[in-house]
Amino acid sequence: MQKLIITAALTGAEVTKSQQPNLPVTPDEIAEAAYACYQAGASIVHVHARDKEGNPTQSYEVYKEIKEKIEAKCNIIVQPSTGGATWHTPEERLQPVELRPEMATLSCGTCNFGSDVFMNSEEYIEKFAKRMKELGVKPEIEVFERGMIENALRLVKKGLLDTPVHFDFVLGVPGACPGTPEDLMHMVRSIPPGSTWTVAGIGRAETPLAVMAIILGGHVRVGFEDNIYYHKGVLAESNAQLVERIVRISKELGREVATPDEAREILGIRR
Ligand code: KMH
Ligand code: ZN
Repeated sequence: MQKLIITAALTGAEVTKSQQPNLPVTPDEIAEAAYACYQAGASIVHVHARDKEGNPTQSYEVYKEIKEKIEAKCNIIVQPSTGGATWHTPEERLQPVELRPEMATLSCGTCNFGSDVFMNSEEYIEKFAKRMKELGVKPEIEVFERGMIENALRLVKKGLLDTPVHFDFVLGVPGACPGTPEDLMHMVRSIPPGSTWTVAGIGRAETPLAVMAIILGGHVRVGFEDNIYYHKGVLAESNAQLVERIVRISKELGREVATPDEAREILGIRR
């Protein structure tokens, strides 16, 4: 079985400091949290930027500062979000891709997102995929609903996405696919052989789905973007604490954890 790739989703666009006081929001805090997660065993950081007021931003400049600060500390793979917040325009969302990061997310369909709608029209999915391909950025396909897998496979047919495809099943978002074991199994059975996949279980689905992924040969995403608690009603101390738990479980289950360079090898990323 491949070594386990752990992604730390540090900040997200929705969580606030009042909900999770240890949420990293400034470029320095985000870089510090990325380094702590790297030391704990994460090989990818999924990054959302915030402006000086702590609001989500897709600013090229802020992502640049964050990327440079993380890269000054360690060789973890930096994966900016192109999802941003539900109210960002597609043009805003695409900005961090211009930094030519090694990876970026690519959401492959529209769904409800709490009381909002997360819009991803075919036109913009294709635009995002085309630009990532031109710049040599490896997409992580964000799948919130089963049909989004088919949308990604259509990109492959159109020559806009290379195989093997790397999927992230984001399960448990209110308004989209729930985070049950059956839902994860259905997703895993729906992707072509040779694909790689990770799972981001939202809220209380985080740890159970992570354990399933460790056993099934998938990969794992944890972090405050997806879940701010360590136990029911008990806030996690840091993103790194959530990574440490996955490393411990994985080792107990006999699966080794990938370094960033091993993750690059598994995902076919050339530096
Ligand atoms: N914040 C969500 C609306 C991504 O990062 O690519 C979208 C999101 C997906 O978080
Ligand atoms: Zn995100």
